[in-house]
Amino acid sequence: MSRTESEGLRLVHGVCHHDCPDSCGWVAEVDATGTAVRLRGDDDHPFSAGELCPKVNRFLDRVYHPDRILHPLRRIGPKGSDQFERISWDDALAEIAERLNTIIATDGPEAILPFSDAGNQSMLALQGISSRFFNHIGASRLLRNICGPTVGAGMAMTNGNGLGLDPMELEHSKLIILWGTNTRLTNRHLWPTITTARNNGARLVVIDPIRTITAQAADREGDQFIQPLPGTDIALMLAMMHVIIRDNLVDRAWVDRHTLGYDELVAAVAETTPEWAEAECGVAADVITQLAHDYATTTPAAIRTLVGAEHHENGGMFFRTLACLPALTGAWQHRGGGIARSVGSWQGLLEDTAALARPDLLAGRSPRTLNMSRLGEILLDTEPPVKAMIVWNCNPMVVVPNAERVREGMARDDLFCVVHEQFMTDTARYADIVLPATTQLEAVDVTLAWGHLWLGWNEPAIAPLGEAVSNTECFRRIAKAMGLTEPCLFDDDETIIRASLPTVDVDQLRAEHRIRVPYPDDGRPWANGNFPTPSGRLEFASEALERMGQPRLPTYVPAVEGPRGPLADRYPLQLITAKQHLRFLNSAYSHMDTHGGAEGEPYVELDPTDAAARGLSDGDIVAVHNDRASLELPVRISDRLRPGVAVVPWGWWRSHHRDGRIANSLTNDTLTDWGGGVAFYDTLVEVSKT
Ligand SMILES: Nc1nc2c(c(=O)[nH]1)N[C@H]1C(S)=C(S)[C@@H](COP(=O)(O)OP(=O)(O)OC[C@H]3O[C@@H](n4cnc5c(=O)[nH]c(N)nc54)[C@H](O)[C@@H]3O)O[C@H]1N2
Ligand SMILES: Nc1nc2c(c(=O)[nH]1)N[C@H]1C(S)=C(S)[C@@H](COP(=O)(O)OP(=O)(O)OC[C@H]3O[C@@H](n4cnc5c(=O)[nH]c(N)nc54)[C@H](O)[C@@H]3O)O[C@H]1N2
Ligand code: SF4
Ligand SMILES: [Mo]
Repeated sequence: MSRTESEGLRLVHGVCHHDCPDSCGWVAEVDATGTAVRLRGDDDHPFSAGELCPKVNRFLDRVYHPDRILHPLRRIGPKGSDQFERISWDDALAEIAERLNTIIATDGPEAILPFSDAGNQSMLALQGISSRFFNHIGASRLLRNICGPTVGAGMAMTNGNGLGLDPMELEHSKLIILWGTNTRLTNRHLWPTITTARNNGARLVVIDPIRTITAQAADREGDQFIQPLPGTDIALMLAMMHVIIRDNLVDRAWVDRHTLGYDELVAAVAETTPEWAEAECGVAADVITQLAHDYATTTPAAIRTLVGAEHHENGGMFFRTLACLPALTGAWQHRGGGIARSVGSWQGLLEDTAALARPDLLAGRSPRTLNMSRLGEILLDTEPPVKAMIVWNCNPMVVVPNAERVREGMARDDLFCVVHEQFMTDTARYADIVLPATTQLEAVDVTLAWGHLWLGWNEPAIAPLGEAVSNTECFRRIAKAMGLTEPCLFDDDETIIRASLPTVDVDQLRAEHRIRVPYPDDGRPWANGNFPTPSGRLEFASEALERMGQPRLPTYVPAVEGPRGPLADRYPLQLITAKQHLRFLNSAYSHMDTHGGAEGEPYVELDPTDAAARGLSDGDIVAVHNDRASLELPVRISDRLRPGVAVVPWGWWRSHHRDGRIANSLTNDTLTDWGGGVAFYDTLVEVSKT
């Protein structure tokens, strides 16, 4: 008899909800009192294969944490203080309904702003009732492009859409380039696939401005770590194309059959020599030449990329240019060749978003759309003003760039703010009313993945703790309190799931815990062209881009807030604030002793040359500053960076920083060239002794 049986435990299968490519399968063991006593990886999950991660291994500590918010709260101190009183759901809903109805009557529904991201990326949690609710009342719309859509929009300008390789196809590759992705940190369950390929003779190349733990693993003979300056990879790609064309490594037959604008591309890269690129990106010309040869002559060759590289002013162009490389060499013909990025778009093909979000409820209205990355500007400088904000699945005070502006906006006394949360985050502290949210163990959902092709069913393992409610239930309650009568605002969870996944056998999904999303059997989505572009061909030259006011051909434009720009004299260091800690998932664990406590504290990392130039030693307290903010931090001198690059880890809250400012207080909120993303990593700073 197994331990589970002997202890009389019930096994419940679910899926991790975090905004993470891995969407691991898990199994909760629940005792007779309805308490989850263990949570482990599901051995049968084809991608995560029984493992969770250092963030979620202790998920039960999070679920049963003494700091969980378990009942509604009303703020009684100033905004940002931690002074709240417990109130009943009835009182909370009455106040919310009264305030929202008054705002709709006096300012119009566009004065209400929904604010959410993928804190729980399951289908219901993301937009179950919420999208219907905001469409029905006609609230302002939120452009949720802080993570990922720029990659898709960049790729789409070359390939026609954002679909790419299933990352598990890397198993068949002989050359794997991890380009701007920190796999071992951010996508750890893909690493075994890469290891399999390497054991079968694949070479690994990592391209990153930081010598990350992934770069450090490119340590076998033939592996390579290439360290460009941040935001300059397009120069590197253009030089690779120059070499591939110059040295007759182009697959002309494939190019002639399936691409558009080859001759124009040849002209566009005629001058982008490796020597030219070396001066732009800081990678030696002979390294670039060799990389171009290796890439063009190894079959199959795959590029793996994820999200990080989009956080630059030229983020769209990065991915549009990257997508030209496998076309030149005909890499898509070979199983294990091409580009693997998010596969969320494959999963999305199953979703009937109209049934889920019901845009028809807008009834001909077209409310304004506001970009979430500009929250400071939205709250401080936008007419007509936003008067109410409803936040769920997101911690904007920590995750949105130019965060001191966000704080100023959130502190507005005339802004009514409701936050639906599990913990008293920096954002919740600015709420008028905080509502208690369930965790993934407490609510049914269907979780689409963006790192693999399995769509998972999340069966609730335990009843909601305290008075916590799921995101769908939260919006059903608000809708009812406001007196709304549109029937679909009150659909139950299963009805929404069935309507939103019309081609999925939901009973099978539930019984088998997951199903695989349809994907070409031979693993070669574009072997024979058929690109969904206007021309039906892969577009080296793009009229669509030209119409958007962008260059028609791949082009390198250095960042305005970069070492070539006007601020570089005053602020000579480029600041990267990427994911860094093994125990953090975005902003979601820094407040737990077992996570933030174990990671230490925030710091600024500098190259020895930059430290010496400023007379700094390890541990010195410095000011990291620019026109947006100044942060006091201890220095760590490291060999992971190039001169000119500084790192501050991201995900810590204001209370973890000495002076209450955070990494994002420094960051740039300029939007990307296209795709609506934001240039977090084109941020210039100076570091000075305090
Ligand atoms: N442990 C952990 N895992 C996570 C997360 C987490 O917070 N913690 N967050 C999840 C989320 S929301 C996401 S979107 C994914 C992101 O997954 P990734 O895209 O893999 O991660 P990022 O850290 O955003 O960026 C990857 C790398 O891009 C590099 N980079 C920055 N600028 C450039 C550039 O100009 N050129 C090149 N070549 N590289 C550049 C950074 O140095 C970084 O090492 O991770 C997910 N997984
Ligand atoms: N400087 C810098 N800034 C960044 C990034 C970076 O690399 N550097 N990365 C960017 C990226 S890629 C992303 S994706 C964003 C992430 O930004 P966010 O989505 O805001 O980050 P998370 O910390 O994943 O989740 C936010 C909150 O969702 C809550 N939550 C979880 N589950 C539920 C639920 O079921 N219901 C409700 N109501 N709440 C829930 C959690 O408690 C958590 O506080 O940050 C972006 N900001
Ligand atoms: S955070 Fe990511 S790696 Fe960790 S359990 Fe969840 S899906 Fe898996
Ligand atoms: Mo993200």
